[in-house]
Amino acid sequence: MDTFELPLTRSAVGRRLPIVLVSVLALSGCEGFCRTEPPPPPPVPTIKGPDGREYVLLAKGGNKPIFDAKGVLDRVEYDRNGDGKPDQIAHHNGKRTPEILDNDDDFDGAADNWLYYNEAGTLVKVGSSRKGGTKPDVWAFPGPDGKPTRQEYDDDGDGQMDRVERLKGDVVDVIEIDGDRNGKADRWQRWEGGKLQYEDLDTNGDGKPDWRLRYGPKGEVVKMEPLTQP
Ligand SMILES: [Ca+2]
Ligand SMILES: [Ca+2]
Ligand SMILES: [Ca+2]
Ligand SMILES: [Ca+2]
Repeated sequence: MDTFELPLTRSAVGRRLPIVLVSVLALSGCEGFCRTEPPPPPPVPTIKGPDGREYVLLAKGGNKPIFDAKGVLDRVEYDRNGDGKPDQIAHHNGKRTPEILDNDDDFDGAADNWLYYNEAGTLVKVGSSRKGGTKPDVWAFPGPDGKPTRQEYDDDGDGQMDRVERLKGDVVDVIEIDGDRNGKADRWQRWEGGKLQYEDLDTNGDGKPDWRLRYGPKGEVVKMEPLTQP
């Protein structure tokens, strides 16, 4: 199923920030056990805003910081291919490190992927558009080995996630669906070996499952049983 093989696209520049931060942390953790002095960590490029704060830049070179009326850094626009048009936008939203990177990797003027970082500069999720649109409609959450452990989908394109796949290895373990689009899951599917085993349903809208559908080997419902709440 191709939907399970979303590549964790990251641009080289987008990868640089966490690598730089990690290398700075790694080198500062030597604490006398190193025989020779480690080389000084590469300086993280920063800029000082009108508000007096230092903001981390993703890369040296062409960038255009944009501050709001209070002098707080809103975003930095980067021109990676030097054609005079921005092709990467780092949304700082007043934070020292960027929260979201919009990457236009094919330089056609529209973002192709969206990288989300936490305050430590670690990549949290990668958004992309399945139809090549201007907004993400699928988000992959990388695990420790870089493979996705969770994927969120916006299937109706309203900008709100309505389906979650939780993965074990390369296969889907659980799918949660918000069928009535009220922001809460109401269907929970348990998959094994690529086959739907059972599906729990919340039919009265209290957020808890109350019926379980069991499926046979051909995907047919073989049993419907009530789930009693303790
Ligand atoms: Ca450019
Ligand atoms: Ca593009
Ligand atoms: Ca949606
Ligand atoms: Ca719901």
